[in-house]
Amino acid sequence: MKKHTLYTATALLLLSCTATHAGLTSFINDEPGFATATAALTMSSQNFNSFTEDSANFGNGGSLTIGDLTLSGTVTSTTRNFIDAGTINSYAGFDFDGTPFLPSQVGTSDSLTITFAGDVTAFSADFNFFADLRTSYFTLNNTANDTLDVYFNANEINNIGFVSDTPFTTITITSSATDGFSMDNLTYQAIPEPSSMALAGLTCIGAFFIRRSFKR
Ligand SMILES: [Ca+2]
Ligand SMILES: [Ca+2]
Ligand SMILES: [Ca+2]
Repeated sequence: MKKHTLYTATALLLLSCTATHAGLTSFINDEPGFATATAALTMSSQNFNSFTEDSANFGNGGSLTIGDLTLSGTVTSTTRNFIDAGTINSYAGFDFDGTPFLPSQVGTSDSLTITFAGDVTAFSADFNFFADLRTSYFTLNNTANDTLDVYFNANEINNIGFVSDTPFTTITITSSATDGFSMDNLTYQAIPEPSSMALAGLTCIGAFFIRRSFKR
């Protein structure tokens, strides 16, 4: 019995030593798998469908905040980071389902960054034309500095998701060569709202004053 436990411990140790990204689990076109892996988490989503007009371009040094997400980009060669809403008219074929979405393009020295208002451990989104001709990368800013390389053979919509055992606050998408793509239907771990945290704080202060008035 004791011997069995020892073997199991040794096997686990070997596994964690050989895996390149032991803490990052990816789900490529596996939405059921992602849903199972995140079943214990509260999730948020963003489909950009509240946009009725194209958003201002944030491709080169600008940013766009939507709820608890901030999108920012450094694109030197083109201006292709905005929410395409209203009469969707850009990049034929990059559209998903006739709803607002984010068209993007990153060159070798460019990036698209998603910044969350707090720590998250899970993220997924639909991508169209992503990494169809070259490799694009997701880089998380967690302490493990995880990188997920993604390559697809065909121009098609793919769902890319990952769960990390090390919380992260940003996802940076870069590419080995200039790569146009689009993104929609983001799903990510919910971030506690500051208002509810402030409310908890006020409750504490309230309790303090109630206790004080009772003491008088
Ligand atoms: Ca949409
Ligand atoms: Ca448009
Ligand atoms: Ca592409």
